[in-house]
Amino acid sequence: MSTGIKGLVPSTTQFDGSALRIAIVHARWNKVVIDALVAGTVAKLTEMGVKESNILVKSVPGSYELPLAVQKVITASHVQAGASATDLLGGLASFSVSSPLGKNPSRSGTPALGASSSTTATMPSQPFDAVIAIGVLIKGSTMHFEYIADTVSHALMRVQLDSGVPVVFGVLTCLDDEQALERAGLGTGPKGKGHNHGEDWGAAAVEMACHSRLWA
Ligand code: DLZ
Repeated sequence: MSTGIKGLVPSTTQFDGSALRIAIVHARWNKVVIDALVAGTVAKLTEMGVKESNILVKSVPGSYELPLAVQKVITASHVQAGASATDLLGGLASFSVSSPLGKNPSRSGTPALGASSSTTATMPSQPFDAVIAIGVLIKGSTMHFEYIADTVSHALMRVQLDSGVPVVFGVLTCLDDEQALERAGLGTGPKGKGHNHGEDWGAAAVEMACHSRLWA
């Protein structure tokens, strides 16, 4: 247990997620850690009142794919809900479908994004209030880690600011396996199990979604 000053102080406000739709888009690299993080995220979302039927979980191959997938998920859900994609994303919105995630009849043959995901959700009746992007980057012997971490963090922020939809940064950038395990509550080293950061990401999504609704 850390005795330092670092860390998140829980909000004193109680946020109610019962009216929210939240999407989780996760990478499949480093699956053991990813699975724990996604489970922690879903557990926190439901604890805060988000209905399971309002949580969409989709996967992409690696973290590098997260920003585009998050952008598509946001755009598709807004288009589905009747908003204009152009209004939503300005010049970025070249993506226009009547239903999300490759299920659009006019694009039949397009594989559903993240078809290997275990959880599905009903077709949207409301746009996503927040999206949580989850990936686990573990430093290797090449420069991949630096390039992907830098690009993905900037791109996720861009999607968030361009769309106005909160995008929670659930990408771990770890120097070794143990760091990643600890941040998913799976640590085996001297520091113990650690803490599942997915729980913080779920709470951040509900809080930011509630704020966004108030600010809208
Ligand atoms: C290529 C790669 C490497 C080396 N490491 C990771 C990683 O630690 N975590 C992760 O999520 N993805 C990794 N990838 C895959 C890239 O994110 C991406 O999927 C590929 O480069 C294809 O675009």
